[in-house]
Amino acid sequence: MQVEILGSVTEFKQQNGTLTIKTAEAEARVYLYSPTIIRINISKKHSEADTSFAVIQQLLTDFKLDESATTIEINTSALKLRINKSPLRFNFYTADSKPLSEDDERFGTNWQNERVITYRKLYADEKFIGLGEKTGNLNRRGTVYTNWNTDAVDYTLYSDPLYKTFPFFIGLHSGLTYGLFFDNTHKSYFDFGATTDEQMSWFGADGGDMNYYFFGAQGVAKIIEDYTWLTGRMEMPPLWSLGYQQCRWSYMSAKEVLDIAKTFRKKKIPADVMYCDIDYMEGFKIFTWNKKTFPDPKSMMDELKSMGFRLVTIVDPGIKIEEDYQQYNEGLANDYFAKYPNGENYTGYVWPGRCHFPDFFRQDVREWWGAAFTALTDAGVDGFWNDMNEPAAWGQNMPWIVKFGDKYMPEVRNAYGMEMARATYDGTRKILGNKRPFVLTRAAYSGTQRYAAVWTGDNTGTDEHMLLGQRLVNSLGITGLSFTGVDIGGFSGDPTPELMVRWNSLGTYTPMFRNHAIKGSKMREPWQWDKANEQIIKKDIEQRYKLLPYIYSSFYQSHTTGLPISRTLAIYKPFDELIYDTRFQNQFMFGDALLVAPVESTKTTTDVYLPKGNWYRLSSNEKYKGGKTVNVPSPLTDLPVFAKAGAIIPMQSVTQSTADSGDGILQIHIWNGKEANEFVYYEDDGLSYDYENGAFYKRTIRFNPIKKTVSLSAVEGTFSSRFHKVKFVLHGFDRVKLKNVLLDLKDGEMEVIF
Ligand code: MIG
Repeated sequence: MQVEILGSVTEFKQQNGTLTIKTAEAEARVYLYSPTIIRINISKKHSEADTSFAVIQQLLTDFKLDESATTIEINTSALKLRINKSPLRFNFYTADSKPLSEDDERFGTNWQNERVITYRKLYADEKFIGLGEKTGNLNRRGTVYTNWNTDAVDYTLYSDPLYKTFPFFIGLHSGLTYGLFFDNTHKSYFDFGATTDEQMSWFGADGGDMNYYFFGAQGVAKIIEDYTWLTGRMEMPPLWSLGYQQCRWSYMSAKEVLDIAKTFRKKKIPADVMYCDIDYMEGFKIFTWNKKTFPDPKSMMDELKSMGFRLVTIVDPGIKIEEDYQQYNEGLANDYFAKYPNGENYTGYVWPGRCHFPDFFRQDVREWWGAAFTALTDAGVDGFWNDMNEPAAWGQNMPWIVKFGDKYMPEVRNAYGMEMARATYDGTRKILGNKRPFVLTRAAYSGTQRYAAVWTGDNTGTDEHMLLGQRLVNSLGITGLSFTGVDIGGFSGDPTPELMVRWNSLGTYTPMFRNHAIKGSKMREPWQWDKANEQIIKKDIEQRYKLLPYIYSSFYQSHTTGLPISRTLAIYKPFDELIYDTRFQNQFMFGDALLVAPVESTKTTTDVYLPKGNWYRLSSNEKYKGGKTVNVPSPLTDLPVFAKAGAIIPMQSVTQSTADSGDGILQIHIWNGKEANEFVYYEDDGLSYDYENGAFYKRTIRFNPIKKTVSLSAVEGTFSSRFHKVKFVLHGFDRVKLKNVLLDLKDGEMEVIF
C-alpha cells in the first residue's frame, strides 16, 4: 500500500463561489457557507452531483481571496483560513490570527488507496466533545472511535460503535472553540490524540472525499447553532410525545394494552403514550395486525383515545418473503429491494424469517414505504417507531456487495436508518394531513433531527448504564439531536427497585421519557415496585407534567436555535475544568434554568459540582453558593436538581395527560438572583402545523431584580393560550410584599411589582 500525501499547489482558480486548488495528487475545493462556516472538499475524483444527506444550506457565491507567494487566505468577519501552497495545508485561525485548528505540517490530508485521512496538530490543552452516541467520557481526548451503524445488542460501557453516526466534534483549547463536521457516510474514524504521542488528532474514512465543514464561531452554543443551521433543526414535536411513555417488548394483545392504560388512569399516574412492539403484527410482517390478539385495532385505538392515550407502533425494515403478503408482492413487482450487483434481491434473516430490505435511498421506494402507513394510521395510530435500521440482520454482517441506490453498502450503510426515518416521517406527515407524526429511530446520521427522535438502543439495567445513558443523551445534544431518550430501567436485565425509582426520577429530566424492557424481563410499570416506590415514581411523573410548559418552551428554543434540551455543562461552561471531572461529567442543564446531577441508586448523599453563581435546590429552595463542590442529600425521593439564581420556570398543575385541559393556571416560578433574566414562553396547539402560519402564543417573561418586577411582554401570534390565569410564584425572596399573586392572563403587556 502506498501513502499519497497532498503535495504542492500547481494551480488554483476561483469561480462561482468555489475556490479550486490542484496538486499532483488531488483537487481541493473551498466553499464559504457563512462567515463562520467554511467547507473543504479534497478529492481525487470530484462528483459534480455533490449530494449530502445532512446539509440543507447553500454556499455563498462570493468571497474574497488574499494571495501571497506562499499562501492563499480567505478572511471573513470571524475567521481566517490560511492555505499553505507548498505543501497544500489548511489552517484555521480567528479573525485576529489565533490558531483554531491546523493541519499537521508533515501529513495533512493523505490517502492509502481509497482510505482518506486528515492529520491535525494537537494543542497541549485541547479537549474534544461530540460524536453523538458514543461511550466513554465527556472529554474524548485520548480515545478513538469508529462510525459504523451497528445493532449493538447488550452493549457495554466501552462498546464502539453503537447505532448512530454523527461525525461532528467540537475542539476546545486556549479559551477558543471550533467545530468540525466530516460529512462522509463511509465507515469513519476519529482519533483524539489517543496514540500519537500527544502530537496529532486525526479523522478519516474508508472511502469517499475528505469533505468537512469547519465552524469557527466562539462558544459551544454558537457552534451548535451553526451546525444545526447547516444540517437542520427539529420541528415542534407533538405535545403528547413529551408526556410519559410506557413501552414493553411486548404488550401481547389489545386487551393488555388497554388494561395497562386503564391502570394508569385508575391509579392517577399521568401518562400519554402506550407502545406496541413487534408482537402486534401477524408473523412480524410490517404493516399488518395480528388478527387474534389485535382483532379490532380501530376500536382499541378509540378506547385508548377516549382515555387520552396515544399509541406508537414499531416497524422494522425487513419485509418477509411470503407469497400473498402485500408489501412483498409490491416490492418485488416494482423492484424496491436492495440488490446484489447481478440484480438478485438481497435476503437476510430477521424476526419474520427470510426478508428483503427496502432501498430507502430511492425516492420512489420512500414514497411507497411512506404510503403504506395507512395500515396503522387508519386505525388511529400517529406514532411510528423505526427499529433495526442500522440495518440489522441476524449475523450482523450484511455482505459488502449489497447495493442501495447506485452505491454499495459500505458507502451508505451509516445513512440507511436516516433514510428510513425520512421515508416514515414524510409518508406519515402526508397521510396525517396537518397532524404532527411522532417518529422514533434507532439508527441515524447527521441531520436525522429533521425527521425523528432517537433512543439509545439496548442498554442494561445497572447504575453504570443509567449514568452512561445520560452522557449519551448529553452528547447527542451536541450533535443536533435534542429529542432523545434511553430505555428507563434498562432494556436488558432486571433493575433493582431502587434503580427503577432513581431512573424514573431522571426520566423526568430526559427529553423523551420512555420506560421500556426486553421480552422475558419482569414487568416494569410504575405499580410493579411496591406501594412506597409507586408513590415516588408517581410523584416524579407528576413533576414531569408540572414542568411541561417549561419543557415545551425549551423544545421551541431547540426548534429555533438547535440548542438541546439536555445540555452537557460543556455548553454552559466549556472552560471550567471541573465539569470534565469524571465525578461531575454526567451533570447537565435541563433547559436554561435547571441543573440536574444524576446519581447512583445506591447513594443517599452525593457530591455535586455547582458552577459559579447561586443555586437553589428545587425540592427545598435551600440556597447554595456555586464555584465549588457541595455534598448534598440524594435520597431516592429527591434527585439533586437545582434552579439557577434568576431562573424563570413556567409550570402548571398536574394533569393526567396532555389531553387533559388542567386548571387553566399558568404558574411562573422565579428564583431570586442579582441579575435580570428572561425566558421565552411558547405555546401552540401541540398537534398541528398551524404554528408555521402564526398560530402560536409567544411572550417573553422578564425578571428584573433592581426594579423588582416580573413582566410578560404582549402576546405574539394568533393562538389563544389554554391558560386563563397566571400565578407568579417567587422563591428565595425574603423581604418582599408579594411572594405569590394570581391574575387574569391578559394578552397585552403585564407587570407585577413585588
Ligand atoms: O431484535 O422489537 O432495540 O427496543 O424492543 C430485537 C424488539 C429487536 C430491538 C430494540 C428494542 C425492541 C426489540 N428490538
